[in-house]
Amino acid sequence: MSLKLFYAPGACSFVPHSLLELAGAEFEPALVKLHKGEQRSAEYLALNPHGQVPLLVDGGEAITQIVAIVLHIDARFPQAGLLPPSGMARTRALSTLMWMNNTVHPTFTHVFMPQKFTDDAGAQAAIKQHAVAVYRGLLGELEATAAHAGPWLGGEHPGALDAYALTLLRWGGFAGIDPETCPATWTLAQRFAALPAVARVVEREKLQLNVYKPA
Ligand SMILES: N[C@@H](CCC(=O)N[C@@H](CS)C(=O)NCC(=O)O)C(=O)O
Repeated sequence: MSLKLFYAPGACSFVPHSLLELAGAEFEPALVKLHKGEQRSAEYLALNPHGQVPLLVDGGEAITQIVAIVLHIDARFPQAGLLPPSGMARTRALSTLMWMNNTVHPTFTHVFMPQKFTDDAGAQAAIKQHAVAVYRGLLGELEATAAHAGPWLGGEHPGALDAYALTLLRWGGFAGIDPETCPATWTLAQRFAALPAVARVVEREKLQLNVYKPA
């Protein structure tokens, strides 16, 4: 069955993008230019009415939402160990994955796209400023998790949690958060990015890992 991943450079689609490469999957990467609004084209909305990346099309079936896509890839390629296979380790990994997706990620959306939450310019600035502080605290929680994990966030194999951690920490740089203030997560992100499979994604997406610029 053919696999096609719609992704945008540096977006949350980095998570399934990395997993497909780690699993050694044959897939077609399809670039969506978010800054040009391609996610709102009629053609794209016909596949994903939410108008967002990532979108995975597996044998003609469109799958949206990172958690669903991660679970789908994990089920397709169980030998890759992208999530712990069973037991409490899997439960804990899913708990962290969902926290990343439903708490940390949307907090960053308030930083990056405050216009999604109000059309009042002054209120947007206030939302952004507050969200940066909240995001800093959430990266602190992630750091505590990374400091006690090993060798990867999900245990023995690199996988979904590491890909999301890299993405969230990298985004922190755009919010003025120095990744080096989260040393365990930063070390993990760099180790993950250096894996040959992930390095292919970094190359395809033309990503700079540390985007933090001191004020
Ligand atoms: N809940 C969605 C969130 C996806 C999401 O936030 N995608 C962002 C990129 S990180 C996007 O496509 N933004 C463009 C837009 O909303 O116009 C998921 O888990 O897949």
